Amino acid sequence: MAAYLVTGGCGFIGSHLVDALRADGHSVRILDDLSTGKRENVPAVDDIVIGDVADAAIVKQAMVGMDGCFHLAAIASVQRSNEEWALTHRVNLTGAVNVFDAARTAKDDAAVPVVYASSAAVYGDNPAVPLGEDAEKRPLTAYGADKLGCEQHARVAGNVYGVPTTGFRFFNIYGPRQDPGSPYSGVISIFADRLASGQTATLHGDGGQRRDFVYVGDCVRLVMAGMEKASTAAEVFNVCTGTPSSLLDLIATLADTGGKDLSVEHGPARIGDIRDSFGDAAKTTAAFGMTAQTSLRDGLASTLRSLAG
Ligand code: NAD
Ligand code: UD2
Repeated sequence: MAAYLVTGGCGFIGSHLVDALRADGHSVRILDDLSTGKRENVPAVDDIVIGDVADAAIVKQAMVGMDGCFHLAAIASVQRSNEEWALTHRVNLTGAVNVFDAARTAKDDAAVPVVYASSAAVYGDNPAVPLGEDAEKRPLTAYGADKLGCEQHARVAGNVYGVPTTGFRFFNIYGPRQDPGSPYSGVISIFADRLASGQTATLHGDGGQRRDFVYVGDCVRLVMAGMEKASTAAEVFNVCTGTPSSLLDLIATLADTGGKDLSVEHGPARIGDIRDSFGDAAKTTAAFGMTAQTSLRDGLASTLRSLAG
């Protein structure tokens, strides 16, 4: 059993990871500034450092004595990354460098492994779907550029400082506890919330756009497996199903699993909306013997159940 630091552990994905680590008998310390995360997402955890990953001293202190770190803290709103470029850069890239730096000497003055969240946003508008890890990276946003930066600094962590890492490019993750509160929240969190509350959802564009929707439980299983695989080669893996779903598929499956139709109004396509985004799961499957495999139907059923209380 190990002791892990989970940055962003009060957030959507982080809180599921914390639950799974604890269920496996590990002890967990969380570093989170509670900006989008919630204390009530992790009611059973008492070792929580409330602080900013952009503050190197706090990160260093939180990492002392840990056997490894799962780094998920970030400003996950792409829109905010473009509006507050320098501020999100401090959190999303400097924060990651702080984590790698603190990992250099975390335990008995030796390096400990770091597993960190990157994003499919590094591929930007690359149309070469399914996107394999070697596909050209052409991020379109500050958020995507900083996630690519995290991957580059993970290489530095390995090459220069001997810190083992694994990076994961998450595609569209969904599931219980995802916040539907902003127009830029994940589409499934918004549509599931509207279905449960009987409100109308807005479909932007013709609904033919496709995404690789990944259930949060599958994401967490891979992230946990990433700790064993961490190496100074700084490998990066897609977290994807490899099976795209269109928004029209999503609306139909939601109606099926929810037992009622989602009321939908049509709105204009979002500017810059990517038509098709889905990953190639081959590298992840070869390395981990699994990829994200929960069907959209099962994942939506579990998401809707959580909304029903
Ligand atoms: P989230 O907003 O629920 O979680 C982020 C957590 O980080 C929150 O608990 C927040 O309070 C914390 N945080 C933010 N700024 C911080 C700071 N300066 N210091 C300390 N803590 C801070 O989002 P999420 O969807 O759970 O995202 C988790 C990770 O996965 C992020 O790195 C995100 O970029 C990445 N990711 C998510 C998706 C997705 O589909 N949800 C896709 C690609 C990548
Ligand atoms: C995802 C990520 C984003 C970035 C991007 C990189 C989320 C929430 N967003 O954006 O952070 O990494 O990938 O490519 O994970 N839509 C509607 N109605 C709504 C909301 C959305 O029709 O109320 C559409 C939207 O126009 C898009 C699709 O649903 O075509 C998915 O939208 P999203 O915001 O969930 O995710 P995405 O892939 O645009």
